[in-house]
Amino acid sequence: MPAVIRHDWTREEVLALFDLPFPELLHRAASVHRERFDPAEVQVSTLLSIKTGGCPEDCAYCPQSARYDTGLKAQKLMAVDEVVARAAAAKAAGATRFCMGAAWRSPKDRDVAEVAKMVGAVKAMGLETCATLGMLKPEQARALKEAGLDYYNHNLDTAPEFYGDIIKTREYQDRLDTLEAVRAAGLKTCCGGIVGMGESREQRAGLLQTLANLPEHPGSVPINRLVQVEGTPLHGTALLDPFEFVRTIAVARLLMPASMVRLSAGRNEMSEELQALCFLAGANSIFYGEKLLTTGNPDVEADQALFARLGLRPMPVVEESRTVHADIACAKPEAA
Ligand code: SAM
Ligand code: DTB
Ligand code: SF4
Repeated sequence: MPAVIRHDWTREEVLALFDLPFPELLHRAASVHRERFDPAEVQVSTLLSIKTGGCPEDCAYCPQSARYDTGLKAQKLMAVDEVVARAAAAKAAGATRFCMGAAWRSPKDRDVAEVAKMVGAVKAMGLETCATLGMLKPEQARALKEAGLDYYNHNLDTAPEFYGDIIKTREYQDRLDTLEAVRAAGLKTCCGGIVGMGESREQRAGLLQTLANLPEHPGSVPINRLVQVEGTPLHGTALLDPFEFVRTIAVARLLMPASMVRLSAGRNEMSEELQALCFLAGANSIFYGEKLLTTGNPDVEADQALFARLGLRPMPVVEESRTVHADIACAKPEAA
């Protein structure tokens, strides 16, 4: 019987997992990973920044905030044709999901109408669609769903008690409200966070605890390692112990057994051995393509070579049945 899907994790329970001896933690996470997934399969998503820079928010990690001088050139919303061409290239390279990101606090209705055109066109190409546009109103979430959007990415980023140290222009509750609007519209959520921002282990546990205790586990859980960009307030933060990063992946897998746990930003600065440890710890998704939104990612050839060396292969688009299975487990935890 697969591990029970729970929404009542305590901070102590999560910390106890972090505290396990490293081999025991990895063994448990790898075992849970195998209950619902083929550990040789990795879901591959390609990102595109459809509207870059000039963002009014003050997220201390982000090169796209207008408040920091990071040398980034702001760009207006891309044309639909250009986005479609980039999606076609991502599909040809082997991506199955295409994620469109915009540096907005929240989109205007006319922005949503434009993104909806992109979503419809990308969906028609046979790709899964994802967008990350900032805070959404319920009717905006519904419009994106109608256009063919599969996933909405909206990260909690860190533990509730550390959030105010990182972002002052919005509240944690704003994030939770958008996630609620997204779920209510019938969209799947992609929701995770960033580690290596100077948070404590307890705060890393707090992020994962909050994610796991959401009303539904996110379909995808991106675990980003801070990409340090010169000019942002977090540039120069002490580097996180790589084994602590692997532990974070393993605990995410244990807490959210049916979700895609994505080894997200930060791979460009990781060794291939560290990435392999993350796959062993239950990561089963990556961003694929030489660019994240504004910063670098391993190029396609390097990832294809890594997959070949590790015997990994891209995951076909996930059939609905797995989601349904997770939902049944959510509804009746005592039956599992
Ligand atoms: N503006 C929208 C928002 O904040 O929700 C969407 C785009 S925003 C760039 C998406 C996510 O990228 C953030 O929530 C954060 O988790 C991640 N991110 C941004 N800068 C990062 C960095 N330097 N390192 C790691 N992750 C980063
Ligand atoms: C997520 O969790 N990570 C991605 C995606 N969702 C949108 C973004 C990473 C951004 C890294 C910094 C940059 O390239 O600008
Ligand atoms: Fe803006 Fe999103 Fe960057 Fe925050 S993370 S500054 S909201 S683009």
